[in-house]
Amino acid sequence: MTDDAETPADTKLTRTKQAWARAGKFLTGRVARPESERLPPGQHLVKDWPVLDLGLQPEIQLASWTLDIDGAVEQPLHWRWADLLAQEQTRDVSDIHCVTTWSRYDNHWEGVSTRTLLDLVRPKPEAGFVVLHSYDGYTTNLTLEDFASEDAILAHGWEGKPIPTEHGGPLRLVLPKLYFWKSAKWLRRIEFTLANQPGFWEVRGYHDRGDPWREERYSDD
Ligand SMILES: Nc1nc2c(c(=O)[nH]1)N[C@H]1C(S)=C(S)[C@@H](COP(=O)(O)O)O[C@H]1N2
Ligand SMILES: [Mo]
Repeated sequence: MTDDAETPADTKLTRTKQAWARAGKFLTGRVARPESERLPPGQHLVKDWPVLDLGLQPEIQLASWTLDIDGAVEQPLHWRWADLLAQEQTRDVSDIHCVTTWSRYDNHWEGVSTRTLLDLVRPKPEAGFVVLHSYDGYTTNLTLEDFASEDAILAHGWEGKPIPTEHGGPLRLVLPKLYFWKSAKWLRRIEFTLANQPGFWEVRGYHDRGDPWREERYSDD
């Protein structure tokens, strides 16, 4: 499960979402965000929490779980579960915005802030990007700046409980300010890179950055 080429890309949902990217589906053409607005353009509110993935939900036992943090950093790390829990823990409440147009307010997350991680690994000056690798073969890319967002959390808890497997447990990223496809579930490796390396959805017609307030759903070409 470490080879990205094995990603089970050819599911019905994957094909549908690729077609949406080609067609520009859900774009409202609006750009501005009035201060009073909490729901980004083209989104609707849900109360439940939909599950979206490639149709493969890896079951990772905590005893065999590991997280590698490597690439262009001064101090690469190889964490087991106890190492993750030994770090300073952070809680945050944030909204989810999925590119398929649902949003969910007030999610209570617990985990390790990406800033805590950055202090430990110390990215090299030339590192500008991050690639997240997951146990299901999924990848997604971020700028180092977005990864370092104040409210970005390597999350293991949701609403006071472990994050359920279908939602990315044991550990997922939560990066509230970008569409949720950037929040990789089942994290296995965080790689710091010099160059931008588009991930699973980014090479399938989705936007490189994915800011919901700018409706950055799809790439322009
Ligand atoms: N590893 C992995 N992470 C992933 C995905 C995936 O398929 N695999 N899907 C992304 C997408 S498109 C979305 S909308 C969210 C969905 O998270 P949820 O299932 O907890 O709602 O996870 C993102 N992270
Ligand atoms: Mo998504």
